[in-house]
Amino acid sequence: MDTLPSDLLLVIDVQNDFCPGGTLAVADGDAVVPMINRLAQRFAHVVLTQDWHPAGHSSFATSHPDAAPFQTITMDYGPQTLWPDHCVQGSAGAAFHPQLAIERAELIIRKGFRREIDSYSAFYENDRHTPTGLAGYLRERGLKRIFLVGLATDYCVHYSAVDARRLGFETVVIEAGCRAIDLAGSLASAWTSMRDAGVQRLADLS
Ligand code: VGL
Ligand code: ZN
Repeated sequence: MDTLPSDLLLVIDVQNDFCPGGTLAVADGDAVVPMINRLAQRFAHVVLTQDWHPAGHSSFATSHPDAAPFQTITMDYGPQTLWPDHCVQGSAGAAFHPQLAIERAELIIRKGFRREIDSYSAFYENDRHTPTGLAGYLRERGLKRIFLVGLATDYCVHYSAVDARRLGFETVVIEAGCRAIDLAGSLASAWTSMRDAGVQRLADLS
């Protein structure tokens, strides 16, 4: 498959805390790194996202007395899964995987930096309403079709892909460049919701 000058590779959260040894490790998460490095060479434009929480973030189970990681609570913006502390601003866990070699990336978009609200999506925070600014950036740059890879398939990749469609971008998830958390069937339901939103699922970009 050929890529176009108006295509973008959007690399979601390839950070140490989501890789083996990290605090919210995704099984085999680091396997996406060489794959994404290779893929990136085929795109004229690459943008990275970075999960970037202040210490004491409201998505951390440790911020809620009596709560446990992976439990879901109700926040004023809706349900929120609670996570182990991860991707704390400036920490080693929040850094990109050391082998991720995409110096060419044109933008790094940080998300989840407000203490009181989480942001899975690269486009909107978890109230599904507060924009990160990425849509405006992509439109001003004339980028039309978004290929997504990264971590995790069922959370940040999923929410970003559905929002990209909602915003009118052609959207493709490259499965070989993603790995999932898969909490209580979340991976299967993520693929269903991506399909229903009109997201294309591509096994690989061969
Ligand atoms: C993510 C859970 C919490 C992700 C980020 O990148 O998928 N998941 N924060
Ligand atoms: Zn997070």
